[in-house]
Amino acid sequence: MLLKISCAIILLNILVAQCENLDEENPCKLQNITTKYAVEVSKNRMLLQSQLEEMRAEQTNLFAELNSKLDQLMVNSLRADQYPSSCVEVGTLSRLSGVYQIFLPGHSLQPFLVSCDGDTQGGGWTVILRRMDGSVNFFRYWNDYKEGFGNVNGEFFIGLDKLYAMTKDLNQELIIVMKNMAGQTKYAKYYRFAIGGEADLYNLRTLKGYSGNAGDSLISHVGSNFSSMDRDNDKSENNCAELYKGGWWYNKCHTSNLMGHYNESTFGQGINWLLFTGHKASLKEVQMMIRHTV
Ligand SMILES: [Ca+2]
Repeated sequence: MLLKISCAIILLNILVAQCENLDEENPCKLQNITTKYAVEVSKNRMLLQSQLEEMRAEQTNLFAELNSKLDQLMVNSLRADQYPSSCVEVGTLSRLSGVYQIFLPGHSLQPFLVSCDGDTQGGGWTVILRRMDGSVNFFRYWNDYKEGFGNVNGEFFIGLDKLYAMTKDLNQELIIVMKNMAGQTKYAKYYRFAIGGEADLYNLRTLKGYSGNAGDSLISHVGSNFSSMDRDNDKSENNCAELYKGGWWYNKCHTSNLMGHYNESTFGQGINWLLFTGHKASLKEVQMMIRHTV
């Protein structure tokens, strides 16, 4: 019996000792696990916070972009309501020739001035080029032809970017009204006219359906790129724009040169329309005009 009790006490002591050992180890293990877990949680929290901040920043940017686009849409729709988009619209309002502001939503954010002709063949024409007194120099660089130059009340060129914007989506007819030095007036009209954009060197993309009494001195230029004194995009081994003192859809080189020198009789350098003036006489006046048709 005593032996049994002694054995039980010894066993109990061993168990207690083991338990004491365990009690000593467990808090350490638990502390280690807790610390490790806390570090992981902290890391994850920081990661989540960083991701959340990124998402917030992205959301803020998206909202700003959206607001800006909405503002622009509002401005565009207000402007589209406020301004006509062509001289045809101007014509339906007033039917008078004159200078008006038009707004092309696909072109720029600002309206711009155009000269409208309400008198020629039913009116509604937007003047894209006018020569009348030699007051504006047309022997200019590419960027001037791109942007346009001159005075809409006098001599000017509307600019290739605007011309492209006006002809790329809408059907446009073209009329060229000319007066020679003797005061005789003739015209050439085309029921379709369009040019390419700058990437296509503003090539004379479409020109169809000639009618008129001046003869067709433009058809030979179809498919030609636009050239200026500093940009030789023609098919000649020479620089046609340099030779003939203007900008045009030169081929090899020209049967018309409406942006040539005013009152110039040197071969090919004047404002020529071959079938009306030949190459050695300049027109006194000329207007190129386009009109939106269905
Ligand atoms: Ca050339």
